[in-house]
Amino acid sequence: MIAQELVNTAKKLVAGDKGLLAMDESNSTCNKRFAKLGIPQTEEARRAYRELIVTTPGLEDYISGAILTDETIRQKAKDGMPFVKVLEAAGIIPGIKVDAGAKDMAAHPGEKITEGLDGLRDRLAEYSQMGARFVKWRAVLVIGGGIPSRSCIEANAQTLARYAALCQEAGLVPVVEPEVLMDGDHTLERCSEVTEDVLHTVFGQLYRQRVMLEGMLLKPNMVLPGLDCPKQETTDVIADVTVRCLLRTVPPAVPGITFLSGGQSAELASARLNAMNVSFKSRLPWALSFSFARAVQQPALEIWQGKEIFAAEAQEALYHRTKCNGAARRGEYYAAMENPVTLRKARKG
Ligand code: 5MM
Repeated sequence: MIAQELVNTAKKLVAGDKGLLAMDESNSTCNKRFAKLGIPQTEEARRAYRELIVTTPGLEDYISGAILTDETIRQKAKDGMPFVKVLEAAGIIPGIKVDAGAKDMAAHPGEKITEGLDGLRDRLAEYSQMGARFVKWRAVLVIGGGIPSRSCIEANAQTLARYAALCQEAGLVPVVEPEVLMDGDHTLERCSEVTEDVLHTVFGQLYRQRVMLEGMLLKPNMVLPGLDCPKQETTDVIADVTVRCLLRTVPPAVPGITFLSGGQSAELASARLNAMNVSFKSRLPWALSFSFARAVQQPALEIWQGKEIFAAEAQEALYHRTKCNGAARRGEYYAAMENPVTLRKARKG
């Protein structure tokens, strides 16, 4: 019974041309983004921003599920309606980030291990009772001289798998997010090699921890050269290398892959997802979708600046990004969608 529910929820999250909206920045990350724009770093400002997001008109056109945080899942809109109910009323499935963050890994300089397994069973029961139907946990892998180490990859993979097993026990779909960071001057080939190793290890651990692959989603990085790598690559090359890496590592039983954006610009994230779907969609066993945070929210946040008078314009920008990513899922995104004139016409039409 639980198994069928998990499968149904996972499929629903990647159905059609919709994707996930990651609005799960921890308070400290959210505050850092607010600070850069002069927005007060208060609980009320974070609440107001999250209200702007969940009440965006038409959000449900291209968003199937939204990932909240422990603070956000307890917050309400100004009219008193809990955000979970606002999402449900729009047909959007509420999700929740449950990791406690990536911390320095002991005896492994420059590497991270994600914490949060202690007490997780009880927290999952509470979130489920509050309306969450899917869950997210992020592991972070850094590429550098001699890293990521075998022990860091294995520790994070085992932790992700133990988290995923606990989620399924609670009837919640786990989104498994092993992120190989873009920071550094590594090449595309090195990122591909590391991502392949990480995903092989993660799926080995998911098997060992008895996670049902049909009832989970994978949230990986796209395979990209490091931000400081002198040789950047074309959209088509990135699409080819990313899909090849996933075909080698992700079993067909997994219903969907929902990419993180990882610091790419909003436009590049859409263009690269689009290129993958244009070239490969009809031949892939899983849906290729999105679970972006910055690549959906950043333009809206920059317009909003914490000021109510800009809220409607910020919502339009947020909606526009979800629409671009919906188009990318169909392989129908094109650069002119970003043109302000085209954008205005699209808003009217
Ligand atoms: C990689 O971060 C995830 C996707 O966001 P981007 O599309 O911006 O890369 C995101 O869900 C992230 O896990 C959350 O924002 C939580 O991050 P912190 O570091 O605040 O816990």
